Amino acid sequence: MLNMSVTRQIANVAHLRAAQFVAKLYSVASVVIYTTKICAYCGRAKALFARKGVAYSEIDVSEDDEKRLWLMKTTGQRTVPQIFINEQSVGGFDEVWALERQGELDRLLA
Ligand SMILES: N[C@@H](CCC(=O)N[C@@H](CS)C(=O)NCC(=O)O)C(=O)O
Repeated sequence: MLNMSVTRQIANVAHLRAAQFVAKLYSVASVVIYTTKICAYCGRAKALFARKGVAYSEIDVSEDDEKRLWLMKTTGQRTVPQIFINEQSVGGFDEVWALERQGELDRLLA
């Protein structure tokens, strides 16, 4: 039988896997943005992907301490947004914006 910590770990990564699964069906990159409700940088990140016409999944961790803890452990960052492309952590808005300016974001999304 699975113990609770393994069960929780599976639940925490399930949305990343689900997003990747659906993205593969449509041959696009999966983009998952972890946000909180009051967060200017989250708005900027979402606007960037929307402007580029890139679909993303948003996971609001405002009221989910466990998921937030998992996010901190996984990314090593305590701020939101945290953005994953194809299940890889790519950082927050500043990092994604830097990738965009360098022309690297489109390569990751291809
Ligand atoms: N450099 C980060 C800044 C993100 C940031 O400051 N986010 C705020 C919310 S909008 C936050 O998480 N603050 C909580 C904290 O600093 O602990 C980025 O570009 O994503």
